[in-house]
Amino acid sequence: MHTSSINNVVWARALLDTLRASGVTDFCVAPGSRSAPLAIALNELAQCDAQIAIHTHFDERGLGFFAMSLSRSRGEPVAVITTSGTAVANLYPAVIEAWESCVPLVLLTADRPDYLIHCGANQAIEQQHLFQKHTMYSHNFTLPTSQEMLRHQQHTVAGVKSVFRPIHLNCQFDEPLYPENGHPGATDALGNTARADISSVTSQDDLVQQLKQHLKSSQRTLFVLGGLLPRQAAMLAPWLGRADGLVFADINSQFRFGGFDNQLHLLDVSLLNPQFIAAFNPDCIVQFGGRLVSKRVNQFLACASARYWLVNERDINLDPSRRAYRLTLSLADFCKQVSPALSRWEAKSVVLQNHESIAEDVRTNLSVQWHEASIASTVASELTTQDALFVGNSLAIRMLDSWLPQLDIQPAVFSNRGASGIDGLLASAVALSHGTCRQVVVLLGDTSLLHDLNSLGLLSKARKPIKIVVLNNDGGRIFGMLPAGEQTAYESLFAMPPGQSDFLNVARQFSLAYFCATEHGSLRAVLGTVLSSPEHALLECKIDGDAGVERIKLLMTRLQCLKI
Ligand SMILES: Cc1ncc(C[n+]2csc(CCOP(=O)(O)OP(=O)(O)O)c2C)c(N)n1
Repeated sequence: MHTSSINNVVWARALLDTLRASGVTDFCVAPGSRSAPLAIALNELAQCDAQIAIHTHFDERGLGFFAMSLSRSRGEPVAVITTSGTAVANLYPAVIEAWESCVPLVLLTADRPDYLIHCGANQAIEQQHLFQKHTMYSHNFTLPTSQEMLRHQQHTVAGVKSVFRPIHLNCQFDEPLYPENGHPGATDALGNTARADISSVTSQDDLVQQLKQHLKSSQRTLFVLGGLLPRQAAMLAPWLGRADGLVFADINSQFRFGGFDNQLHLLDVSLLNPQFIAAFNPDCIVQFGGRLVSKRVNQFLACASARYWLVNERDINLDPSRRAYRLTLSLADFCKQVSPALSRWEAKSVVLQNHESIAEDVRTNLSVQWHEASIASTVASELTTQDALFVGNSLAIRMLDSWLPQLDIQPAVFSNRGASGIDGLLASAVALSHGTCRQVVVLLGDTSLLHDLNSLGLLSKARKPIKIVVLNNDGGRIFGMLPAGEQTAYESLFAMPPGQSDFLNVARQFSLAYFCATEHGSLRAVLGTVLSSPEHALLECKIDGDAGVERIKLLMTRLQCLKI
């Protein structure tokens, strides 16, 4: 948890002021949440300094080259701001060019705090010294906790005047990332930087024995299914079928669509409802696989009083709360060694009934509303078990994970959640068709599609048709779900770029069949044709800017107050 007296924006502002005083006037910015403190501080700085120029672009690779060429033509360092994860790595080609050509660049890359690295936290990668061989120096600014650190920061940044090649300033920020909202933020709820890793002091055999005992004695077991490959899911299915308790399946678990009778498909949004929470009190949580998409479920797991077990085939930590007892063993061994629990969750039917009341309300609303959640659900409901679904990051994956009702199909589901980039999604989807020989339906946002437009050139490598469903809401509207939506710089620095995409012409250029839907009637009318056609196709679902996100927020408020 961020205990700093120096808040993020003050710290970011100090950094930018020093850069400005060192002669930097041009800032190239790509959108992101972790980098919000830098973007917000920059916007404030630009309000009172006419010399500051802000150049925005959603593709960090192009943005890096833009900055490099601007710096070369001016003979002055230009700064680049990106969010964390693969956004940073996308700067690499431009950094190499700048290094080889002796062009100064100041790379300001936002990062998560150290304690969120190597524990399965979203969009968290090893960023420090990423460009080591191609920078004059790199510095990692950890969370600012003292005035002394601020002075050190200013001293380090002032050196920019004399650079003639790229430098890298990696800037860690903790939540809350936005000023004036006072919300606790995911990491605060999860956070305890100093928590010991319980599993490291107990042998694996002992842990298996303890879990067996615990499963026997517990009354209310919740099984959480995280990211699992189809082969892992197939191995686990018979075991889970015999286990009692309740099940929550993440969108990447291969169990999210159909699954089990005792499954809480809408757990994420059910956790908005106080009545639901009051009756939902597992005393044992067993999770298989990790990297849950839902922040709310992650927070619930971090704070629940139940003992929490995490079974994973690889010895990597996928529990950002560092609370779980971690068992590293193959799922085949697990199923052999541990018998399924026959827990007696007496009030289980109450929880399931509460969940059904919420599900019914959700189904009714989604059938008449037009937004990212309802479109994602409608598209998903028309898939077959033979299809593969590739889900893009941003709203596509979050909406499916939160809102998809129970269905009788189970397509294979894949996504890039290792680092949750919005880059390379189309290329990944085409390779999925090549690798699985399935038709692949790709559901993604318009900025994500623009990010990887070149990969339409890969379509010939697909073995079965690729159906691209793009949620065109004029840019990254996920930020409208976050406090970024309340910032003055929201449209210009976060949700950009409105109106940039003409997907009809994109489809023409790459010889794709093009379809368009603007409401449920037109979506239903074309969806069957799109999904059954033997050709590649692009289906554009047009959503009016933030209107969709506003409706989703209203639906969430409604569920908060729903009497169940
Ligand atoms: C390579 C990369 N750059 C930046 C980000 C930060 N980021 C996460 S979601 C998002 C917006 C995506 O917009 P869009 O694809 O239109 O989807 P929407 O938010 O509208 O669902 C951005 C920029 C990222 N995850 N990966």
